[in-house]
Amino acid sequence: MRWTHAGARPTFLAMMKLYFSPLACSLATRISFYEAGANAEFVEVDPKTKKTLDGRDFLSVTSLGLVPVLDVEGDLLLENAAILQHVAERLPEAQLAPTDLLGRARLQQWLCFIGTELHKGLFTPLLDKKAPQDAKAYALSKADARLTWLDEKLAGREFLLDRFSVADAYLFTILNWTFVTPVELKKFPAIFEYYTRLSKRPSIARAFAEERELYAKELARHAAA
Ligand SMILES: N[C@@H](CCC(=O)N[C@@H](CS)C(=O)NCC(=O)O)C(=O)O
Repeated sequence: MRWTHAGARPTFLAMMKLYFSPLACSLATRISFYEAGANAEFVEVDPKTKKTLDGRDFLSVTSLGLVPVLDVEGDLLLENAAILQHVAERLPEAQLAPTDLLGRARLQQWLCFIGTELHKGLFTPLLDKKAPQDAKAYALSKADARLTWLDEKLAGREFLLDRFSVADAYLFTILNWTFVTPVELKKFPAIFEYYTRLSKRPSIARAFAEERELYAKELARHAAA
């Protein structure tokens, strides 16, 4: 895989603002910023009230009401997979995405798998307090096949691709959620080893520690409301 843009000139670094909720899928973009050592602004959104912590209506930013949203100097971009690829392309020196044709397709393969088969297909119903038990059981019935496949792919590998990419930032973020679901990560040794190793990576350890603290504050706010 190729990871550098041949003859690339340093990019003009636009100011990027990330709307996020603590420990939500937006964590992947924070990790990517930290990995690249890039400056970004972070705007916290309370997922329950749909307000930013400085009191603005998040639904006026996006009526979908979902994080992440990336604001690039007034242009808004939605959807994790698109945002992560865009951040990687804006910060090419960090080499967070391959640049060759097949490498880019492989990255998209992983972002799609994580976003559809794991994030939405498996974890969203398991984490949604309002999801009916049948929906949770149906989602859980898909877990073994998907995670066994992922476990086989990760066996003997350090990363999803041949070096750290935005797909690893996304996968780490999703795997974090297993600990509040019935999914047992330890049943999948390669995934468990990958998760444990990545949790020590400086960009991830920093992003995770910061958002864990914000998440605790979010829970306290909700309990007091
Ligand atoms: N398809 C969207 C999904 C984003 C998404 O599910 N965001 C969740 C957090 S992980 C959210 O904002 N949930 C709030 C809600 O459902 O009200 C993407 O990939 O960016």
